[in-house]
Amino acid sequence: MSGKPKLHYFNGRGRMEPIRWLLAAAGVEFEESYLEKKDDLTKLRKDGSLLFQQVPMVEIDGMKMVQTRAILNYIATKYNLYGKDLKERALIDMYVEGMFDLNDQLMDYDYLPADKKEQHFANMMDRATNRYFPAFEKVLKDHGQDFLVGNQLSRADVQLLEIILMAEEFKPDILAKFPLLQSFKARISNVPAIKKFLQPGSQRKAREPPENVPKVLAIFE
Ligand code: P9H
Repeated sequence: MSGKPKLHYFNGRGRMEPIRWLLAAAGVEFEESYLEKKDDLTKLRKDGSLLFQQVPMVEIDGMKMVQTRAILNYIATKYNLYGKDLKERALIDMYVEGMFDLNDQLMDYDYLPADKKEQHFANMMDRATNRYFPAFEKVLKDHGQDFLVGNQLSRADVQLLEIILMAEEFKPDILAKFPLLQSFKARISNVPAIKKFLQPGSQRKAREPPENVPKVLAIFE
């Protein structure tokens, strides 16, 4: 055991990507074990490594953690990215759960059947532009600080940058009407640990190439 967290998932973003971002932002090195085929999932299930027979699973501090949010809560608390008190944590939780609602739509798009994509695309771009990004632009405007909560980096900033970059992959000018989110994006992208994760060759995953989608879905059928 190297003592480094070990991430069990397929070699793609999906539900594991926010975990990769948070570990990187905390400056924590991690190992990855990729599921390539159904048998890889079956093996983890057979040796009792998956509480709910599902991945993501992260081996960390002697635990085999499952459930994306539970894993993120543990990492954010351990590395002081969860605010300094209960009030700050409450704000962070509100912001992050809102981000998950958009993140779920953004992450599902590439794995959808072709006939479902157009409507899904319209919905998620509408939600990003008219519900979620306006909310975070206002948060930054109202307190005028560099970070969303507590005037210091938290998991909320990391996840907001992640979904801004995902949304821009779908619509490059999506931040056109959000000047504070534009400067936020530049500022958080320059946080050294995050800048390193944004470099080519990092453990950050690319969007799933369409030709790979059937192989990924076959793991979980
Ligand atoms: N609450 C892949 C790409 C994008 C979005 C989802 C899935 C849910 C959590 C096997 N895990 C395709 O459907 C794969 C979860 C975890 C949990 C799984 C089964 C999924 C995907 C793989 N499915 O937040 O961790 O849904 O293990 O038997 O349910 S991820």
